[in-house]
Amino acid sequence: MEPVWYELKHVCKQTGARYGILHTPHGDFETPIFMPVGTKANVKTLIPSEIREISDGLILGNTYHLWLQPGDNLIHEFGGIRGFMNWDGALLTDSGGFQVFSLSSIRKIKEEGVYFRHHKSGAKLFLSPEKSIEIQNNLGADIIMSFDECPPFDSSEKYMRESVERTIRWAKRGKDAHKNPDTQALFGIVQGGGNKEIRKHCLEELEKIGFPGYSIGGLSVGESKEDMYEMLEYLKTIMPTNKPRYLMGVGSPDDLIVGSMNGIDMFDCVLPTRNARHGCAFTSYGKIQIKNSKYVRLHTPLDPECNCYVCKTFSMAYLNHLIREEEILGMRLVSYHNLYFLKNLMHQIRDAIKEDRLLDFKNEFFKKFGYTKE
Ligand code: PRF
Ligand code: ZN
Repeated sequence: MEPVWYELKHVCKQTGARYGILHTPHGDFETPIFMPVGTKANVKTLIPSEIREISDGLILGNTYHLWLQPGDNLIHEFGGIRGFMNWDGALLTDSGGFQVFSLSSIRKIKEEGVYFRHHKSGAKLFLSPEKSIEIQNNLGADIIMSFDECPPFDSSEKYMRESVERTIRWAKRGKDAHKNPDTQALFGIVQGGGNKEIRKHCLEELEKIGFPGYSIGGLSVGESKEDMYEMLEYLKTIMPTNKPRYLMGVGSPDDLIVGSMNGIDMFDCVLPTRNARHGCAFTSYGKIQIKNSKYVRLHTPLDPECNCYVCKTFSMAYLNHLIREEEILGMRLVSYHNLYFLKNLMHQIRDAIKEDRLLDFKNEFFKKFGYTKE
C-alpha cells in the first residue's frame, strides 16, 4: 500500500468538484484542502499550536531553503522537519526546482540538473533530480515532489517540448533515486504551460512511470486567470480520478473555488501569510488594506463574520495601529486571521461539494467578496 492514497467520496453534481479523503502517515485529511506554506520549517510568525488552529494539519516546506540553511543532514538528525520544528501534523515538501527558477537569476539548465548561484551569497550550486530527492528523503515529509522545470506559460512550442521531455526524464530519475517509497509519497508534476497537447503528453508519460499523486505546475506564473482556468478545465477531463491532484502555488480565494470546481484536491500559497505581513487581509466582504486611514478609530473587528481569535478579540483600530507601526504582533495577528479565513473557506467549499451546490456557493461568494475591495 502506498503511504499516501486518495479516497473519492463524492462528486458535486453542479460542478464535478471532488470531495475526498487524503490518507497520509500523519493523518487523514478531507479534500479539497489548503496547505499553509512553512518554507523554512516555520509558518512565518506562528507557533505549532497556532498552525494547528488555522490549518487542517497539513503544511508545506521547501527543499531549496532548508538544503541551503540549516542543511538537510542537520534536520535529519532532529527527526526531519516534523521533529525539528516540533510539528505533529503532516508535511509536504516542494522539490526546489521552482524556487531555483524564481529566486536565482543566474542559472543553466542541463540534462543532469540545474547549475545556479545562491540568491544571496552568489556561491555556485547544483541541484539534480537525485539530489532533490535525497534532500527530501532527509527532510522526511509525507509527500514529496519530483524535480521539475517550470517553463514560462507562453514558451515556444519547441522549447516547451524540450523542457517537458526533460521534466519527464527527471521524474523517472527521481523515482529511481527515492529511498523511502514506503513512508514518503513522491508525486509527479505535470508541466506544459498553455499547450494542452503537451500537458496531456506529460501526464500520460508520468502515468506510465507511475506516481501515487499528480501535481499541476506551471500555472499562476503570470498568465491571465482566464488562461489558467481554461487549462484547469482541460486537465479536469484527463487527470486520473483515483489519485490526488495538487495545484501548486495557487491560493487566492477565487482560485481556490474555481480550482475546486475543476477537480483540484490540494492547494498551497504564500499569499495569506505574505499579504498579512503587508497589512492586507481577506475578509468576507473582500480584500482590505488594514493601514487605510478609514480604520484608525474603528471599534469593530477585522471581519465581523469571522470566528477566529483575532476577530473575536481585537478592534480594527488596534490592528491598524500595529500594522502602521510595523509591529511583529500585527503581522502575526493578520497571518493568523488570513489562514483561518482560508481554512474556513475550504470547509465551506467541501460542504458545498457534499451538498451539490458549489456553483451556487461560487456565485454568492464572488458577488460578496468581489476580486478587490479597494
Ligand atoms: N513546480 C514546482 N513548484 C511550484 C510550481 C511549479 O511549477 C509552481 C507554479 N505555480 C509553484 N510551486 N516544483
Ligand atoms: Zn478572523
